Amino acid sequence: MSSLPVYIGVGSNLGDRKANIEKAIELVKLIKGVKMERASSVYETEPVGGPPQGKFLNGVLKIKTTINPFKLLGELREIEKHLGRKRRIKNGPRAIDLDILLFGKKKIDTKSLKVPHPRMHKREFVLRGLRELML
Ligand code: PH2
Ligand code: MG
Ligand code: MG
Repeated sequence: MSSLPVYIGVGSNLGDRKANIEKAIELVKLIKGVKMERASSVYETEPVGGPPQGKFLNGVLKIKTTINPFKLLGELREIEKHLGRKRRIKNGPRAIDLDILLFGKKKIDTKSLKVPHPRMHKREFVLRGLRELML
């Protein structure tokens, strides 16, 4: 089956941020049909948007996958839930956030999923990780 390169943005600004990100990476590796290719470094960033909140740790993962974007979105949401994410305030503090940034060359524009991620080109906390993985 053909597999596509997918970039996933990872962020945390609640609880043990580093542990949250490390656990999330381990759980992403366990998704059937996903192969971890590379992970960027994890770096601290000032919060962008949303209410006043603590600093984030952010990073970007590159995977290869044979599963479809909506299935992957479901799997990532399960991981977010498992790591204690409660969906509350938009852009508010979260234990873990896993966002699909790019999915091969696919363009998706639905309510639940937009790819490429519509704000990624404006977010230094995403571009920094992507830049690292493109080197
Ligand atoms: N995520 C947001 C909103 N603001 N700021 C930083 N620095 N890092 C994030 O991951 C982040 C954010 C919504 O998902
Ligand atoms: Mg996000
Ligand atoms: Mg998100």
